[in-house]
Amino acid sequence: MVSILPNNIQIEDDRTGINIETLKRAFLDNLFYIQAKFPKISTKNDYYMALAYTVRDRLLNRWLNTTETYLEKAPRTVAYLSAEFLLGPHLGNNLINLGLYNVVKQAMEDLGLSLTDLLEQEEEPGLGNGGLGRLAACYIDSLATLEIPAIGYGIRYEYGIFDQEIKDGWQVEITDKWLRYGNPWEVARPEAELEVKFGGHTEDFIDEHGRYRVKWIPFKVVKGVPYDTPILGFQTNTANTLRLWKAEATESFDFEAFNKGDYFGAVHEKSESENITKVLYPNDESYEGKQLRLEQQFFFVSCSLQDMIRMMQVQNLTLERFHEHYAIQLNDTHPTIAVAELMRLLLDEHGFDWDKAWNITTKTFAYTNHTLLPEALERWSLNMFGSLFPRHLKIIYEINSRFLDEVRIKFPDDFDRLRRMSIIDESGERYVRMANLACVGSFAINGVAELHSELLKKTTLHDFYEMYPEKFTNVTNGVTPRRFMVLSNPRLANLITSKIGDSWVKNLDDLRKLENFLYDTNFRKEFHKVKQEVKQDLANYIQTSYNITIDPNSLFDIQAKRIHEYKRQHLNALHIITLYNRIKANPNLDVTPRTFLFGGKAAPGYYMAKLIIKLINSIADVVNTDPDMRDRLKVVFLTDYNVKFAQRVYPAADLSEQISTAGKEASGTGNMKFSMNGALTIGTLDGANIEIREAVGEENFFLFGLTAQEVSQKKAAGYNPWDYYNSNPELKLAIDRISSGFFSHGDPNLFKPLVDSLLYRDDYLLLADYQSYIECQDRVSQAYRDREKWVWMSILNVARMGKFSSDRSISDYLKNIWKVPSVKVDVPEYSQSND
Ligand code: CJB
Repeated sequence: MVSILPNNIQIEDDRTGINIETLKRAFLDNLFYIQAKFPKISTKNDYYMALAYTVRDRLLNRWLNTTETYLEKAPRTVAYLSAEFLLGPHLGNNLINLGLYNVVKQAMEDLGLSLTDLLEQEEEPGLGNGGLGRLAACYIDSLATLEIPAIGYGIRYEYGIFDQEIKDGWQVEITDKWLRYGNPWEVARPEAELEVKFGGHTEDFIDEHGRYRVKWIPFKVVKGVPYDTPILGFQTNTANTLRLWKAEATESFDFEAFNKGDYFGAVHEKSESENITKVLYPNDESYEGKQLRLEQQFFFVSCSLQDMIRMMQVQNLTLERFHEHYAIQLNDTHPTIAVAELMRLLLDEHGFDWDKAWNITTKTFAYTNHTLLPEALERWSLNMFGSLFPRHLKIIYEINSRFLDEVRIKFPDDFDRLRRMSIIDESGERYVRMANLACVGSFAINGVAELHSELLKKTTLHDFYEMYPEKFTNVTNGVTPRRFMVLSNPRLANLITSKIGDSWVKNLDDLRKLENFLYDTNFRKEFHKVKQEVKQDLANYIQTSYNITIDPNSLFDIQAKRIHEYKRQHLNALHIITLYNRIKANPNLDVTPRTFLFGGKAAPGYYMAKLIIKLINSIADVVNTDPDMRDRLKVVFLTDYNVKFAQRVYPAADLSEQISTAGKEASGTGNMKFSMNGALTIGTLDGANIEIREAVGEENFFLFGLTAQEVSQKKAAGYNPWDYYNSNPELKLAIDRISSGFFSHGDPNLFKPLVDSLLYRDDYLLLADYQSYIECQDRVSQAYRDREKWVWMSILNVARMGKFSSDRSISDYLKNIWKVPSVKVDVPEYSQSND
């Protein structure tokens, strides 16, 4: 391959060299030349930045050569469209993927700095809410690792997911100013800006070939500026791009208003435009029909599609082959307006006729559904949609009319079906149904775990399944072992590698080889020792940050995820109260000491979720100060749970709480991260729990609760929570403790909404599952006392997690949906001289 560097330019060793002396020199150089500091006056952040730039220099070769390879070879490419990428800190991950972790650690030590401290300094890009956004981040890691030409497209929110503080037990939200000290990992590409239109009206006309055409005259135009971040594969030359769009005002708009003498109008226009990418909507699994959110979705989708088209033009490829060049994955319905926008671009801007454009479009998109919760289904008021996107609404009408004709042919005279399947909901106020548009406009539709994909076919998307059975498939989620094992749990990773070599990092199925060491007493001892050390680390952290002492010998029982009623953090709370009550009734009871740890954010407008946080903190206040507990029970709510925090939490868990009402959790991915790190799961038959249990063996998994089928049967039969309350004394006592004001300084009203929701509705069947959960928890307590057995089960969990690598998920997408071959990237000699 020809070098992309001009002949006369020498790559300085200081920018590529990876021996300790060079790294130290490069680091001090960056501190001086980029941060404009010298050690005496440097802050921790200056050091972090200097190191980040030092590492960035060392990945540019891979990144630019990857870009150049793709440009030259124009390979089929995956475009992953997601409104969220919950990336987590870059530095540690890049060090791991470049294979530089240890040498950089040493270099920093030589300079009297601690790499751990510097890693801690990074403000994580929290550009997502939870599972959905984190999945996107794991997938782009795996795409690069598998050497797949791919690009992630999303939004560069100026404020990501809010920072959580707890005041008097309540969640308080603080804006996440993640960009305040700069972001060394992104490169702005203002030269590649694009324009996005909004509002206005359309005009029909006949073109010079006598063809009917439509022109969109927008009300406003906003600029999209791409910010690129390299996404390294693990030990490969591939470094793909994550391209996030920032909204800016167009010059012309400012200029026009300015000329009219309306200076403030011009500035207002500018800030209005920039609002589009200001802030991430913090709702998880519930949609709010906010106009700005719809603008965000269209903004990043339009930029991304125009960008893809531009790239094909640069590569001299005809747009007739758009679907051969790109496989575009819609991560949930958030980017689904892409179906209409691609049609518009092909029809109006590139002169395609309808049939050709529709053929291309429906061979391009694939849609992943992430939830069955009805409140998460996106539908946009038709008035709002039409006034923002008049042209797209027309296109959607045309898509719908042709689609309904097809339905009529397949299911004659089934008017109810037509109403249900229509992309336009006309049952009352009219709406555009995004899931329906996604199903019609995509060639593949997938759920994210086997049960979820089955339920999709049976319930939410049943009509579409009957219409297009061939489109439906399942891809069970996965997570990257690079971040969630190697980086976050180096002790465990090193132990594993010392026994079976390091192939498992790329081929997670190789963890199976650990089973050969099950009978090795020494290995089991070491494995246990690692877990205890990691628990001690977390205990130290909790001591320093919360001034709470927890005992690493107690069972660490952790539930860390968004707070949601369906995830049932309050069922966990009922268990804690039950244990508390038992000890109060019998202070000398022989109980297995437990530390209950919770982490998670509540959507700011989700009152019940916030009340659950308050309840947990209130229980903690009582339990942690009651002398009768004698350190046998501790409860800690871990504030501001994010990716960085998650990396501390997963490795330290003994027990992973995956206790959603069966049928509600589409997959879960935290469940996988806990198991990979040797936690045993207490869980329902929900989402990927089912597949985890199958993989690790039912004897190594604590199962409880109703099945999804039993849940729906119970509801259909007229579920009455009072029956459970009245017939179960422990349950009654636990609930009464809350309603009496015992955890609220005597105030019986504080938790009344929560108690009433359980007694009068209990939509998520906590009361029905309570007894089974408590009995299962008793088995857990018993099992933890047999340390040998526990370690055995824990090892088996790690050894059998191969399936849950995101590399496997991506391979499934490649095989069954995208059909994009891998491409090797060569990196010229000079950059590898020190590798
Ligand atoms: N999920 O995080 C979200 N947000 C949504 O709006 C809808 C679903 C989660 O997606 C994860 C990735 O697929 C799933 O593992 C999880 O079960 C689901 O709740």
